[in-house]
Amino acid sequence: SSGGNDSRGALVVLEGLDRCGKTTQSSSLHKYLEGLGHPAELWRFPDRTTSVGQMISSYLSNQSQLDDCTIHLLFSANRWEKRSLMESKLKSGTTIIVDRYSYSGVAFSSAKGLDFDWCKAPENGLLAPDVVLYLDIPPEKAAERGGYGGERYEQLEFQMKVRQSYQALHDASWKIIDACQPVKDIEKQLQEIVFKSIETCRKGKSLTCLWS
Ligand code: FDM
Repeated sequence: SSGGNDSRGALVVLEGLDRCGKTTQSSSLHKYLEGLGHPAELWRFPDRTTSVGQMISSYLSNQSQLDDCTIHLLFSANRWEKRSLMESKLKSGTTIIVDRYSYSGVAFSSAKGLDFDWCKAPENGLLAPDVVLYLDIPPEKAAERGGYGGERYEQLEFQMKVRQSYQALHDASWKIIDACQPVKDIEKQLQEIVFKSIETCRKGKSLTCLWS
């Protein structure tokens, strides 16, 4: 479908621990959709290009300090500042592949010890994904993959807590994919899931908000 006025695009989110393969798979999905001639964009959060995003980037690279609540709200604000653009793109028929979203926001902050429901609250009203592709990897395996890059959260102990937090966020829109499979196998599975999700949206599935 070329996505006319009457059909919307799908909101597809990829989630998982650092080094689970999200970024590789996101861009591969994007290429797949382009190959099909389906209008698609590749997004990521944090979006480090905005002024809020620059504050986040500086925090992540340990160039600035912020308390846990403040950085949590900045991550959320970084999604809110893109919300209306996201909605108009989807409504005009473009599918958006997003590398991390509100689930990262809640999983990472609650892994620090912040209250789970407090972490969810500022995400309330953002667009709900049509499908969440969770690339599941044991934290030990992720750590073996060429090591972490040295950003603030890239430590084994912390990633273990993040994985537990993610487990409390699963809902019906989640697909859990074994991220230890060969890259090509994962690609195939994701393509199949996303293709179906786009079809469902095209046939009139309505756009909803978190946390539905
Ligand atoms: N992260 C990402 C959060 O803590 N909260 C959020 O809302 C988002 C979107 O930021 F460690 C964390 C997850 C990760 C770090 O992400 C940077 P990328 O994908 O490596 O840029």
